[in-house]
Amino acid sequence: MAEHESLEFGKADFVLLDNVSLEEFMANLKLRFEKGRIYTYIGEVVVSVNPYRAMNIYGRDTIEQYKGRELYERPPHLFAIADAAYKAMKRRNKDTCIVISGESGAGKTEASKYIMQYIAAITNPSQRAEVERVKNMLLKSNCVLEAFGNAKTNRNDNSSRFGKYMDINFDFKGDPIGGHINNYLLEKSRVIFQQEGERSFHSFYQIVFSILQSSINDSADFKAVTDAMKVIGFTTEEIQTVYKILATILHLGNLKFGSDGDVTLIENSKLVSVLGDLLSTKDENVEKALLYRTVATGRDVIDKQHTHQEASYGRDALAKAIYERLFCWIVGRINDIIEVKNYDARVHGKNTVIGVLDIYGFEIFQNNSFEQFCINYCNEKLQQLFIQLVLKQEQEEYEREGIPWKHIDYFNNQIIVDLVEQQHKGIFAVLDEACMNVGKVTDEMFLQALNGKLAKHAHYTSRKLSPTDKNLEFDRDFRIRHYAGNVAYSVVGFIDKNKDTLFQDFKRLLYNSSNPVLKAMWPEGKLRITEVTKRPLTAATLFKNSMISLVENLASKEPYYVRCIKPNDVKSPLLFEHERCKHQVEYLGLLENVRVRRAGFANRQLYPRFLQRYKMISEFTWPNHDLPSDKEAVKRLLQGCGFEHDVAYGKTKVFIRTPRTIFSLEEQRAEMVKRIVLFLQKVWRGTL
Ligand code: AOV
Ligand code: MG
Repeated sequence: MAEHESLEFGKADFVLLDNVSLEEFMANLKLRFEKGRIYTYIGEVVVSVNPYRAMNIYGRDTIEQYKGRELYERPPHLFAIADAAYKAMKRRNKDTCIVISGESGAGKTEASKYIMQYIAAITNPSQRAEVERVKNMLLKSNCVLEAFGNAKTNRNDNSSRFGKYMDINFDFKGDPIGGHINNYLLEKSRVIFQQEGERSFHSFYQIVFSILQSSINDSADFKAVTDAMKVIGFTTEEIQTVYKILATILHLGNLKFGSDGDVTLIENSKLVSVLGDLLSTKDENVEKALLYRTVATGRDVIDKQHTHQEASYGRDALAKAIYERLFCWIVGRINDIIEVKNYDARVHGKNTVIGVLDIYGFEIFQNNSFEQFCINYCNEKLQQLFIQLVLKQEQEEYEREGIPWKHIDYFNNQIIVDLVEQQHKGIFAVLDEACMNVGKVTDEMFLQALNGKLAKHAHYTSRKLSPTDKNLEFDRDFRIRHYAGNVAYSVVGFIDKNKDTLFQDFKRLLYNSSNPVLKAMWPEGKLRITEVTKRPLTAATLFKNSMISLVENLASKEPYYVRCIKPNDVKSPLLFEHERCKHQVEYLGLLENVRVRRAGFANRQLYPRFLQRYKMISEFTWPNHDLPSDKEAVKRLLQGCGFEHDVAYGKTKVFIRTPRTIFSLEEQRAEMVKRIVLFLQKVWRGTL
């Protein structure tokens, strides 16, 4: 509980509210936002409200104020959480993670960058060159990934269109020695289509405007990204290939097909040779891949001409696929370079990590498709993790330990997670089943199957099932009541996006490029047509599997949370829209979080462990106690220190309410350790 702020700024920890009600919570949040205090704690959770203006709270001096300090010593800040995670990692050898959540535009990506900067700033006091190099690369990788993975949407001008989880590895000194990035499903459809008012990925504007020199920002960013790639260690050839691929995609966007009778042709055929140059391949191969596909019929292999529609589909699929492949390749290259090499645990001690998770936030647009469905499912999974770790397990432990406890209710979104991911019955399963069918399956058939299976589900409806809802824009949609709001998803495109087919001919075309960088991106193009048999996993299945392993990974670490709130929809630094904020506070479960935290205990330890650490501070327990149980001994010790009022005794663990008690115990322990050492030194020297 932070003490260094006067009450004029409200309560620095929601746990200190006089009454835990939504009204008081909101009043405190608003007061603090208006006073420029954008961070507030709930115990160890940071609640952050996007200020939509530059704040003078991230500089070197602020960093110094938080370095090595305890959470309650300073006003709430992201830096304090970063420091807590860092200390847990360094002192207790724990792998930790910082999970940043909140809806689109709430400030997750900015928060993740400040956290990284903080960690970079407080580490490597001895300025080892190798560590400085690693830190620089970790920071620069952000700039590159943002250029290729972020875009302007109607919710956020710099919206993350991919999920990112970054591990930073530390050596025994607590200095960063490498890292690893996991990326999750890039919204690649943005390459060929953007809703009104939105843009494609920043990277395209950077390259175009750097040629035209007409947008100062985009062309300056182009230089920054190119420099960052150089610093990370991309070769000139690699960087050139990256820009050639961007140019290829821009040209593909201009490619038009026409027909002459039954024959499909390319209308602006001059583009074919431009593409041939960019892809370092023969023009006729480009043309052929765009207009034909090779199919195996029994032992024969024939060239089948595309219809006009197939050709357009193929072109768009190609544009999306090469961008996605480029993005994954960039992540892979960064990983090659920043990955820890030659780490020998026997010499260096345990290699511990801090993971930072920054995903795409929950979003609702005019038109929501497969991508929004995946993004919102991802947010459901993270909310579920928060519930599991903060609300559920915590309460279950009190009950298990026999601590008097009045159960605090909360909405458990597991039911929505199941609706999406359950085997056989979930929406992903129904979608996959539709995609497995041989023969033409339409999006409408998929919708019918959904309606058939899920009509009774409390969180599912479709326009067909309840046609009176006037808010719906589309005929062919289904609606999910998500934890964070109702979303109508248009089914148009679900089948194609899930199958995610790219004609083999394109893969072979790219593999056969004489540009080695490009060739290396498409290893599967090596296969001959007769060798390709296996049906690839669908986009939904791949995404579901990656989410499940992400959650498992996070759950295996000690988690720290940042819960971001978006104060208004107009990016204003002045506006605290009460209803908007209240809605977020409710669905994030923040009030329940306060209740559990307030009634609960900041710290708990098994009796023997507790004694092992603190027994030297009491004459009853040092060096050994003669009480009937460790539990009795712990009671005696704590009574002696006057902490009775702040603790509860469970079956196997002692529970301590406020962190301050722990710090006081730690201080006393340190004092005793010092005295014992002095004593022993005297014994050795024979001066006692
Ligand atoms: P998001 O990551 O949560 O959305 P961002 O972190 O990109 O949101 O924040 C959106 C914008 O809000 C930023 O571009 C800044 O202009 C502003 N902003 C956020 N945090 C701060 C801060 N601490 N100080 C100043 N300005 C800030 V998304 O990626 O769309 O889910 O998918
Ligand atoms: Mg973001």
